[in-house]
Amino acid sequence: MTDTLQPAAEQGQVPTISGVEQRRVLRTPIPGPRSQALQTRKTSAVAAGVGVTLPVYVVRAGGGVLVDVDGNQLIDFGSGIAVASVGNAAPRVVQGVQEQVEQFTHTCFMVTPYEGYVAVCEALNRLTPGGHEKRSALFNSGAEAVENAVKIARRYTGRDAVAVFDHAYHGRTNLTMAMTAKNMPYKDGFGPFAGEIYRVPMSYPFREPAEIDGGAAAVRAITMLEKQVGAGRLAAVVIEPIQGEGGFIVPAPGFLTALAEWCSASGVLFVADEIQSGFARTGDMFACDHEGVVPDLITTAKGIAGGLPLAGVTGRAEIMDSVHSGGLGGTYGGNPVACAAALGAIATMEEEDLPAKARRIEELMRPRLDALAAKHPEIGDVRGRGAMLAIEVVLPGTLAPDAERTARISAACHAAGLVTLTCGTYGNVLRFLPPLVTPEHLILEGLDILEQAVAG
Ligand code: PLZ
Repeated sequence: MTDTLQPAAEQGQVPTISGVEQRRVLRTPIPGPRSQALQTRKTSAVAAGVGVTLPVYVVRAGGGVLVDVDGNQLIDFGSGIAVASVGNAAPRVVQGVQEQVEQFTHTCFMVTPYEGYVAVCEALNRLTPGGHEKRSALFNSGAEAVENAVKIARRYTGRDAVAVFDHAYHGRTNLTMAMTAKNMPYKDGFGPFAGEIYRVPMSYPFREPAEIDGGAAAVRAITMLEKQVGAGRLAAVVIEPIQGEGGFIVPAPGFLTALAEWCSASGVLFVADEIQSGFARTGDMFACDHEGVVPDLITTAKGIAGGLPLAGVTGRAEIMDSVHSGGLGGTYGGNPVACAAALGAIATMEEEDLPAKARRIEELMRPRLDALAAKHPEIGDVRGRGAMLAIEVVLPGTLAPDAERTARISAACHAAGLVTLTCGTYGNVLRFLPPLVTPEHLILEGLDILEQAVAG
């Protein structure tokens, strides 16, 4: 097969970002022969439980493009699940990491500390919603951040119970599996799960009558908590302000504010899990900012460090400081290299105004997705915010999820060199999470591919 050159490339207008020309190139079928050979090795060497969405093996990535072992260049609408928001191998991230890795790689912050950790906490305290005094603590993964937010909430309130929502995703550790809603693939056979986790209904506008607006959905959840758990037993309500793995569900306006107000009146901590929605992704620095919701605690990860493993819990100083010295930590939490990466990523977000880039991506994508939905009744809903957008695929004219068609559309995108991800409790949501630095011509080209995939 010869190179598939796209119009922008033919005009010679293609920028290079992080050493990668920003164009799609298909030299082989996807996956190509080298990727297939590696996938065979993977099957013999890697545990079967570690699944792969699209077995193209990556050798390089930058901007909005992934380059594979066969020389194909794919447009990236996944960002490694909302991580590479600043782009892969982003210049400030690379520079920070290179400098740090030459100086020292690890001391353990709990043993002999270093400035980078403190600087990341200062940035988190400054950037997260609310002008109150804050403290932060750093960890390795999103799940670990959620676990620690629960520990802190329990310690501060002296209460045990934790409320989560239908369709929630909070991780794969034992406590966070209990908090995650979906059984397959996350929980099946992995129990028993941690106790004192209570699940209540989410606001899911597409799947419920219009009279269940944000306020009514909040009353429904709050009533359940009051009657079935008891406000006085609740340490925290943990919620993704826009749900990620559960289907990019944006609650109806007013839902989050009503919950947060009830929490504050009931001595319950309102914990926003912004691991997927945070760090410029939704067009604000955090999704909570959109409705002016100020959480007591917020968990962050993914986009925070341009691809290096880092996560944080940030919250009101009196809550965070209620934990005894030594009560929070871990060998690697806030590793100096990951902190250097985070400082580079945060500088990129602020200096290049990536929230504005996310809003621009929505401006480009949403009208095209709306038009696609108007033409194809199997697209039941278009939703999301900023560069966190999705379509929900159903049997035309019904709410019945069509996971099979969703998988077919996604596979057609993959074959054409566009990396797409699915999500949702019913597996019928196609989500779009391009790096925020993706050049506009690639966003448009990705949409062309999606349109063809839906039509086919
Ligand atoms: N909270 C809101 O989105 C991670 C999971 C991918 P970790 N989402 C991607 C998979 O299948 O494992 C996530 C999230 C929200 C918590 C987490 C957990 O973050 O860094 O994967 O532990």
